[in-house]
Amino acid sequence: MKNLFFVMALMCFVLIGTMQAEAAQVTHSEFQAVDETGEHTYNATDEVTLEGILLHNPAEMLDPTPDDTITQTYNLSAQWQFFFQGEGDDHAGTAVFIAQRYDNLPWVDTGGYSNGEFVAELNRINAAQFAPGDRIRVTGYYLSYKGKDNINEQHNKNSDHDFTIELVEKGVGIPRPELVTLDDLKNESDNFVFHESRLFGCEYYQSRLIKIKDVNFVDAAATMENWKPNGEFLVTDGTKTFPVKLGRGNGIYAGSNNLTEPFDVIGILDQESSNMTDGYRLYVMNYDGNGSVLASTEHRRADKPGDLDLNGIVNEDDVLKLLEDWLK
Ligand SMILES: [Ca+2]
Ligand SMILES: [Ca+2]
Ligand SMILES: [Ca+2]
Repeated sequence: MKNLFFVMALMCFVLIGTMQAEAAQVTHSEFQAVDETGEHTYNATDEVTLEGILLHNPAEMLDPTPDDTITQTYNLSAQWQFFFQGEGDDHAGTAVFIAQRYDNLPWVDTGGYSNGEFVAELNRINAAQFAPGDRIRVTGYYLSYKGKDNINEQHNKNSDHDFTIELVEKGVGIPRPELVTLDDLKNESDNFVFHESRLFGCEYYQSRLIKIKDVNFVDAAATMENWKPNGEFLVTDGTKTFPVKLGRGNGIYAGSNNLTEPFDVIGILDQESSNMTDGYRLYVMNYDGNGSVLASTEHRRADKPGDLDLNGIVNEDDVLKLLEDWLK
């Protein structure tokens, strides 16, 4: 009797273990589903596997430089994050996140990474040698955070909470940014358009590469001040406004704003707000100094297939550019 109880307990333990270890392959749309408050509803499995196209270099978003001397509450020290977006009918995208000092969060009791451990962790994750435009597969635990369902370690440094990144296909190409107007993202009162169906409005474009044409700075002086890594400012189409958040790409620094108004913006529609029906913003990871489009070179290339020298027309010069690149 005692033995039978032991066997049954063991079987239950194994079964629970198996259930928790199993990761379902889901679409970004399934994974990002929300209710009317904007909170995420996916809970069918503890871990998920998602496929999509990497949109940018992670280090252009958050600073992954480790510093394990930081002890300030809520300061996670090194952070590493990227967006990858679904393909075809899977009109959604997801962020992947890891940080160093989880233990600076008051509720975390599983510790944080030393500098050496964090570097080893990034080496493990980067072993697949993926780059923007690659099709990747990410498997891991997740947490809902301020309007997005993120794949992460649930702030747990134990290796059973590792996520993995596999390279499915190299060089598929960054998807062409979808052309969106501020009328798609804001209502008549200049409030964010939110709908739990995620079939239109800001949710429809969340974590995806979009382009907004012909905008001006709302406040040129304030923009000059906030134009720096991680800076924020507003742009306007003349009626409605939208927040832009700069990344930390090497073309973003005080004095590098040479844009002529009106200009176009290409970025990733992000959300980060305790009220999960607002707090959207356009995240621009890098700026290449071209003067007319606030975007990185890779995102401008994705916007103009064939125009390899990015001069606005597709002609024999682009073929020469292709040959030049090819002969390198
Ligand atoms: Ca959301
Ligand atoms: Ca880990
Ligand atoms: Ca050209």
